[in-house]
Amino acid sequence: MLPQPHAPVPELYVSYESAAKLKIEAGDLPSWDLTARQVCDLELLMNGGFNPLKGFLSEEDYDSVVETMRLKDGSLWPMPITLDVSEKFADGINEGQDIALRDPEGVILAILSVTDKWVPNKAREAEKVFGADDAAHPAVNYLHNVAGPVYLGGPITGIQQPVHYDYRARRDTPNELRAFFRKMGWRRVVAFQTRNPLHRAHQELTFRAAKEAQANLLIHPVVGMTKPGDIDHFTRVRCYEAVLDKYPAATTHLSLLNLAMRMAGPREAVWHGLIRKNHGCTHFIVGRDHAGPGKNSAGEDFYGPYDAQDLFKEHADEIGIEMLDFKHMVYVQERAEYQPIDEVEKDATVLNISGTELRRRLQEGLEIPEWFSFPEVVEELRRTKPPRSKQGFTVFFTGLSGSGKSTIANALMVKLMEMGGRPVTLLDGDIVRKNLSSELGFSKEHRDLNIRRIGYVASEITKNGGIAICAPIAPYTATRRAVREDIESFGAFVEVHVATSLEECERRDRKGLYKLAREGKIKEFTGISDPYEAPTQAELVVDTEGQEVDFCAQQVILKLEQMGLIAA
Ligand code: PPS
Repeated sequence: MLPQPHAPVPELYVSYESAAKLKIEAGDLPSWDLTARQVCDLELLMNGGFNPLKGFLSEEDYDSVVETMRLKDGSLWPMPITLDVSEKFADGINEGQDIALRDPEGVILAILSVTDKWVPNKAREAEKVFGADDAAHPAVNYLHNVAGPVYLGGPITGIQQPVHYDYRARRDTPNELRAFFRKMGWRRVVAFQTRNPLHRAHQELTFRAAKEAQANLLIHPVVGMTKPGDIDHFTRVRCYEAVLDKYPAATTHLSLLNLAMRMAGPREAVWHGLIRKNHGCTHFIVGRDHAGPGKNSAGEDFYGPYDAQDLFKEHADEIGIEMLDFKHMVYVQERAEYQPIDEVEKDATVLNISGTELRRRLQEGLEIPEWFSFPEVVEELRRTKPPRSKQGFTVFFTGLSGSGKSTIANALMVKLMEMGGRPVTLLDGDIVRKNLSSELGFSKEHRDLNIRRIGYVASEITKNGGIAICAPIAPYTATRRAVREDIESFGAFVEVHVATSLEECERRDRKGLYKLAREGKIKEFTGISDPYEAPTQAELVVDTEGQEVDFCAQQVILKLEQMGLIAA
């Protein structure tokens, strides 16, 4: 049965008067500063987007969702919505206590009445929810390396919505959308979920879907959190706005959804369906590889291209929204139109540009044909993503102390400055420790903080079109990966492993530190009494043994040329 599109969905907010009072009282409660992902989750909990959830999952609901995709009362819910916190914070919280939930600026958004506190089995969560405990999956990586170790659960009392200063007029709560549909007399609405700009294939697919369902169309892109490396939502919204007039105005609506995606393929499709039902839609488009996370660490796809459609089909009645499943859309040259791949005639010429190929063409400033996208969209993409040779980038050297990182980094800096065109900044390990991280030692926690600071500065330089050269030891894979993710949304991240062996570094012992470390006079010394996790997927590996510094720096320059980052 289709949902009643216009009946309001329950929200978790208290009245305006109570909110003002609660906010003052909540000032005395212990408070948790929400992460970016938690702010997204909280917003959809409070505004009914995650109906029937009434708060962050209790332990029992969590176990049930992980194992069976259902809450303990039996309702279908595929995604664990949990409040992960640090051990330190959890230690001070007891079940039965209220805590204030604050946004990053310290504004109290809600109160959580804690009913449950537990340490989750993250490996099981990864296996069951995402299909594999493989950190190549962005949500598994998040689970292990970003999310806190303890979960708190309990009902939420909503005080106020998170504030958005961007595209306010294009954001709607589920009930606002329902009211809009009612006002417009839209009884059948097909939702299109996306985290990419709309190209011609998407337009064809959405047209077909609306026609097939005899419904109006809601373009409902995610602007909360998507896959690391995706095009930022500001650019995407400008792209959506640029093509809105290609749709009949009276039949199509664009609304932004502040969802934090998990890229969980099949489970995510079911979740997206439930969310769209809550927003008053009656139909939902599921295409090829819905919410796909890309390849696993063995280079294979995490899910089959149509697994999401299969799982959705199994639960369609319960989700309460009708799926419109589509095969991959391709351009058929002879017909000069897009068709689902299974409808294409045998000898027809099929044209297709993959996401990777599109990125390459943008990066290299190559032509993007009109059959693929709209000139307005291409222009917008080119504006934010100039060719690589004009973008900022980061070269990140990593290696043992005394491996030669700083020497090569200095030589590289001078060579790049000689070429000119972009400002170059060197963030050498020792310089950073003097200027940015003087209070830090060498524990894992401090090293991570040090690298995250370097990553932050490098990402700002990269975003603003400069070249950042970093040369810390950076001994931990997960931290280097986090820095890579921060930077790759703005430009290239070139990891260079200076793979000089420990024996050689110790033999050189340029600063006399290895001797002191061996004597136990320096503790936690990388390679001697502290770990170094060598990169396995660095863009370049250089070995300084028997090589001139100049030759090593030249290898980096060649790599940069090969990647299109500097003009040949
Ligand atoms: S880290 O792990 O990335 O935060 O280290 P980094 O900021 O690059 O700092 C490394 C430099 O500090 C000196 N030093 C030590 N290194 C490793 N372990 C211990 N315990 C330690 N104590 C001091 C050392 O000279 C490193 O400089 P480089 O340039 O790497 O030789």
